[in-house]
Amino acid sequence: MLGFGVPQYNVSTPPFSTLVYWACCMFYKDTNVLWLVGDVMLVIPAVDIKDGKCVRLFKGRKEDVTVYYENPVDVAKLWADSGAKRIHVVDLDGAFEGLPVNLRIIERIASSVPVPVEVGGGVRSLETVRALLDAGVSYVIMGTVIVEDYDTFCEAVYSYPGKVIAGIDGAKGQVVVRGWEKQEPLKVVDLARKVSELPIESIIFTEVTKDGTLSGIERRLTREVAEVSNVPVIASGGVATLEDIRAVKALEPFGVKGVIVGKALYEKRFTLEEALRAAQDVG
Ligand code: AMZ
Repeated sequence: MLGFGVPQYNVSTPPFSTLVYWACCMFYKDTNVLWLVGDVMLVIPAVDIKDGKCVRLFKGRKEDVTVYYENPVDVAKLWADSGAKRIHVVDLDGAFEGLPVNLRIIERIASSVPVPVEVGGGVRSLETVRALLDAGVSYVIMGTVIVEDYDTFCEAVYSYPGKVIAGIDGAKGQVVVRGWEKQEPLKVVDLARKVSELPIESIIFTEVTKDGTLSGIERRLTREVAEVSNVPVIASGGVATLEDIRAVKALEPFGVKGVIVGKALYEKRFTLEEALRAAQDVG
């Protein structure tokens, strides 16, 4: 359990390279330097894998599954061809079982698309982080382990500065772990504040009660998470319309740098090209 009475990873002597990276992150966020030079908010299509297929779950429930494509590699290529600058891959079997299950497919995705791929689901050890990076993945998302084994999380972050993303999943403000099946007595904002002291690439905040429901994003909590964090935040869960993309865009000044889109794309509520355009709109 995070916090009380548990020995924490010694963060008093991070390596120099980590400090430099850290300083860059602060600069990036506090000055919005990349945005000022024209970088636009990331719209990141999600490819969730279950039993080897590309699926969407309703609120993350494994029994509530819709298969959209038989081959996740083809879908990832489709999103990259449509202009995605990053692809979000979740090994759902891995999230439920506690270790990656679809590693071969992930490897094929990473080698088939010309854009960075971020992968989560069942990443609970340093060995798994290394295996995913060796497989060509650009960023590794860690969720459950942050709460259950903070030392291992810190070890991964300091071993691969800028490569680890903190996946913070919450149900109405409370952290959930283990495939979203276990609720923790821990607030999303408190966890975000804590991990953002580390040289992580970003925080992905997912409101799980909205995921797969097409009911719109959780603006208030996303903003709160961004406000307490020193790293960029990626919003996830519930995107249904281009208005949602614009709503996330409006949170850019608080440090929200991207949004993950799943069901809305698979249900063809809008195209990825339209979403990318909406993410560039100003005002
Ligand atoms: O849909 C689910 N039930 C689900 C899901 N999409 N459970 C976990 N995940 C994702 C998280 C995060 O990206 O949003 O898996 C990653 C965390 O996995 P883990 O095994 O580190 O908690």
